[in-house]
Amino acid sequence: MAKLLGTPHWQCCSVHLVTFLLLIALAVDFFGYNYLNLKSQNLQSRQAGASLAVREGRGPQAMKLSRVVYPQPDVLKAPRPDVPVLTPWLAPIVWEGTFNIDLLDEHFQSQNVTIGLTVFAVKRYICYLTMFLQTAEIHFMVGHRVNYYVFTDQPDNVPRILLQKGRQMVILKVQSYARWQDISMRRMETISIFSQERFHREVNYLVCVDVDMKFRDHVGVEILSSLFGTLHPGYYAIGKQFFPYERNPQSQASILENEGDFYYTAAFFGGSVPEVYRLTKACHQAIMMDQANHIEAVWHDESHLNKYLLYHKPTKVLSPEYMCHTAEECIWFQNKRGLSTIVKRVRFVTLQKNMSYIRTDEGSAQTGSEKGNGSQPYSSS
Ligand code: UD2
Repeated sequence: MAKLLGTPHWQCCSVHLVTFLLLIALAVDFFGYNYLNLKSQNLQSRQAGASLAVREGRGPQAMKLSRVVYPQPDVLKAPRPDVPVLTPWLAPIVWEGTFNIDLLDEHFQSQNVTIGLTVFAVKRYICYLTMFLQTAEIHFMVGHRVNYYVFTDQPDNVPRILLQKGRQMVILKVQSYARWQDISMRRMETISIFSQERFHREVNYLVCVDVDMKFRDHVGVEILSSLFGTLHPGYYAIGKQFFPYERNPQSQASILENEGDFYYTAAFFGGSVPEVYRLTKACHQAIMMDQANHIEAVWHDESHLNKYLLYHKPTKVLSPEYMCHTAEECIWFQNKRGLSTIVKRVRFVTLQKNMSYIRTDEGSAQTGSEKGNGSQPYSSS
């Protein structure tokens, strides 16, 4: 019995061995699972912050409308067969004919959105404000609530324009810089600071534009999305290797020859307040890092904007209708670039400017970045 009850030595060893192996298997399973889990979490978080993350916030995905009668969308006929209307990451490219403004107006009105339009008028650029604001009152976001945020070093000289109901002007004092390049680039810092401090409480979307511009036609809620950029009309039809991206690998704005989607203008971008905050903060930090390394990107803030939008894909892209040239230049330019047939409406145009008068740098030396001056084919200088 004792013999029967007693466990032989080899049997005892094999029980221990099996237990040991089971424990090892459990441990491998446990650590393996955690490792894989962590790895996939890492991947997920990396993907979340990565370049291809297409974010859509308060966009027009879930539209609740009252009864509206409008033309039926035709599944068998593209609204604009002559131009692409989607990016490869499925963001709409906004052209005349691709949207129904009545539907969109109704949707955004039901959401009671307020749109902030930021514009900088520092030093002599203050002379553009009257035209800018007067034309914005006629064409920009008509029927919606608008806050004009005018950043200037001369608050007393801001023209007082009679505004339509639901629209107000907020004049904000900013410091001036000796060089026009710094005035242009520092816009990123200022917009990021004000987004954090007040814009997020006051508006849903921000539209950030140059001041030496005028509105010539409708610019409305069709542009609104989490993050939008505008195709620069000078570069919409050329290979990315010819885009005037910053190519110096030392610069935070550098983009390799084989990279790139579009060349976006810094004269017109925007989105929800959190997205514009992220964009402007990232661009400002990149500009400051370059500055610490004595580097200035070839097209200043525009170079950094292009780098950002390459790695944070916009959720909407505005066609060159939203950034064109003065009437005369427009005709010349559109004909030359073949834009005349595809641009059905010229909505927002740059004004011709007398550079030697307008850019009054206070004794600044010509910097490396001045090489960009006027070299763009579209240049209005
Ligand atoms: C291009 C971009 C511009 C910016 C700049 C950087 C276009 C149409 N515009 O314009 O967005 O990226 O390149 O080189 O592609 N400003 C003042 N006071 C000054 C200087 C500038 O208020 O003394 C403000 C003003 O709002 C102006 C903006 O900064 O509209 C950009 O300056 P710009 O229009 O002189 O730059 P530009 O035409 O080279």
